Amino acid sequence: MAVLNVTPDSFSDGGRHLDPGLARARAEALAAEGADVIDIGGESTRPGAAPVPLDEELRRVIPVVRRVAKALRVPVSVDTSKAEVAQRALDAGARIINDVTALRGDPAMAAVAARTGTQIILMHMRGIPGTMQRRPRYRDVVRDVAAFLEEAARRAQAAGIARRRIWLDPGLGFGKTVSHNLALLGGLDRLAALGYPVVIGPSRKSFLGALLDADIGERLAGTLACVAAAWQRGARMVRVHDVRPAVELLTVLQAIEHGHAPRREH
Ligand code: HH2
Repeated sequence: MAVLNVTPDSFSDGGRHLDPGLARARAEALAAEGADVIDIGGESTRPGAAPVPLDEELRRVIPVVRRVAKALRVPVSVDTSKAEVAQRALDAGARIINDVTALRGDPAMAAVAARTGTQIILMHMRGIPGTMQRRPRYRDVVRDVAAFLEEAARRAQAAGIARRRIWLDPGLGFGKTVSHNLALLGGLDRLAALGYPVVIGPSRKSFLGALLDADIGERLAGTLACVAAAWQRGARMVRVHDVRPAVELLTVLQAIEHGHAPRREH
């Protein structure tokens, strides 16, 4: 899953793809690098970020979703917690909702997902972006996050969303210390054991900066280490900015697991 932020302030690619033409060109490049999904978001959720009003998020996201969905065969996902943004993005051609609030951000979101039969990603976040990094605490972070996500999936199904359409994400960096993020990566198999496909977004995040004493542009190797660790513990989708290196890593990892090259190369 490739990240395409159409925001002025995202922590790593903010301000670069606000113009729909530039965003489409970037999406084409990401697809050519091997992305299976393009995740388009108009609201930064980095720690401390302020909420974006509905009109502004619609204005940023919908023209880009429309252009990208029309130009590419790769499915588009919309990174939003607002039901109206999700609905209008689906109308414009998106096929997946990526909701970092796991349906808690907007009471109308579950109905949109249920009615449209779309895939939905439910992510764990402690608190809200404005305050989530203020002394986060858990009893057992893997168990607590798994319990939260299991309950979110149960609520989603009670609202009419089919089980097979639900993905779970532990939300690296969303109300977590460095140790919490490492524990979640190391214990990802316990999340995968819930039986839902798992997606995870380690890309360039600040826990890697803290571990490696590295600026945002220097976190690729750290990101790839997380991708490998997550894959080996059962993750089935990784949300990254640097698509080609992640695809190469996963291609080699899978070739090692299967003992032969991917079928298309025979
Ligand atoms: N992380 C970010 C945003 N959306 N969605 C999922 N499912 N999982 C994640 O880990 C995740 C996410 C934050 O990263 P980014 O989009 O690069 O930055 P920003 O929120 O500043 O736009």
